[in-house]
Amino acid sequence: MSYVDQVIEEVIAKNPAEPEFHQAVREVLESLRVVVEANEEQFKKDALLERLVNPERQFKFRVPWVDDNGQVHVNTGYRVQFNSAIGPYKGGLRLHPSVNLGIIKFLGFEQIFKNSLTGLPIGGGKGGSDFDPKGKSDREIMAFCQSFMTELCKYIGADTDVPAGDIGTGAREIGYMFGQYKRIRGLYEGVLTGKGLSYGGSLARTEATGYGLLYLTDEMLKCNGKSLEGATVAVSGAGNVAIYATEKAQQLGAKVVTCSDSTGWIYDKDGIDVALLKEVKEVKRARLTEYAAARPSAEYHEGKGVWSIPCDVALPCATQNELDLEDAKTLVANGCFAVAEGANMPTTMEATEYLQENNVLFAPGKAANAGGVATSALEMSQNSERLSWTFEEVDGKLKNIMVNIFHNLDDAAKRYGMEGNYVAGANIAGFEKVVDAMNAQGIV
Ligand code: NDP
Ligand code: 2IT
Repeated sequence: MSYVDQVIEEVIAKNPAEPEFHQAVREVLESLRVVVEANEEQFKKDALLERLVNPERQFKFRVPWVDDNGQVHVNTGYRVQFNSAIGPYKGGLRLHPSVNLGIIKFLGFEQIFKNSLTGLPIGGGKGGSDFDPKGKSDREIMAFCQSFMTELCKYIGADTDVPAGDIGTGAREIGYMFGQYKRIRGLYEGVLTGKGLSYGGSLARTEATGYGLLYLTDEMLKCNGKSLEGATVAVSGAGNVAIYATEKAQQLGAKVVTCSDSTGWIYDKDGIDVALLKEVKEVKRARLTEYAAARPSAEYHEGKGVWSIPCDVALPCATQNELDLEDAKTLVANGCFAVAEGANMPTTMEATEYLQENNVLFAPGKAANAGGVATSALEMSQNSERLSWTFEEVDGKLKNIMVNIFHNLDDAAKRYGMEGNYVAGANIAGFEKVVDAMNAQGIV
């Protein structure tokens, strides 16, 4: 049995009931086969892949909090510190009822390679809780965030582990968590990113994941003789990533005709009204039915369906495994020529393979959505030097980072004879730097 197959088998046997983690490991290791085979003896002797797929450490803790009626609830909190070869652990905190250890491990594992691709000194980590922020009052959100941070604060720090936002964690939650960290630890430091501008946040961090997705997509299209100008774009999600992906796609001359949330989706033939979407989702925290009610050109449908709308470019920006083989077939049949992942692992492996076989340009999330964490690292730099850069400065650096990431993927794929396979390119380019740093630091 090959070394790669052996490690995949061990991951499945040692971590049962963690299907998303298995999927993420399989996706990465499958495309590293060529690199591993070229170094098989040494990697095996050093147990390099075993060290890569086992987190350095993981925390699981109780999060008790009191609701507005005096009822106590108990959620589970997680932080997985996956790999610190190239820098302090860095990665978001997901608050969603579906969160479990396997989900956090898949996200933490992806984060190692993503953070490496940014070219910045950040290791991989992820955390979160099965807490559901939906329908909670501000006071309940604060109670949860304070309890969560009361435990988490023991394991993190500006030079140790720097969490940030993800699904369900935005500026409000980061603010409450920052306040509690400062209160308990007595340290005013850049321990979290995605902070508000009045207390150490970076301009352009809110926009960064969505904007970065479009900077990379734009470069990928240009290098393949295509353009966003005049393109019809389907976006899924209606959160932080989806909103700013839509905004930048429109600035680059595309027409975005869809968005979705966990209960339904919108088809807006005139193009999504971003100001209205922000009002509904960021200010009112309401359902997309409110968007449809305020916009005569929009249709609202229950359930799932954005990939049924004909588009040139598809940008999945909601959650994992939201674009399956059937969706991929529909996209290809409708003439879609590019898919770029704003979310983490939104496309199933079968769907990714089908898209690639049908010559659809495919940018994997660990490259395409790296603009968020890259700008988080820029926020860390600003906190360290106690300065704030202008929007233009941060946005300019973000754009350069995304263009460089694309060329790194492209070059890595070409070096291994897989031109145009950006999935392999991302995994190889991300892996090479981590391996170099791990080898230099000995068996740790
Ligand atoms: P938000 O919480 O802001 O938005 C998530 C959106 O996706 C919401 O519209 C939500 O619907 C929808 N959604 C979430 N879970 C599901 C589900 N199980 N089924 C259907 N729809 C769902 O999160 P973000 O925009 O920050 O994150 C979106 C994706 O991007 C995630 O995969 C995240 O890991 C990834 N990402 C985020 C980064 C960031 O900087 N924020 C950086 C890189 C990647 P509803 O409104 O109903 O909750
Ligand atoms: O998935 C991700 O890269 C994020 N949620 C952002 C992490 C960060 O530290 O900014």
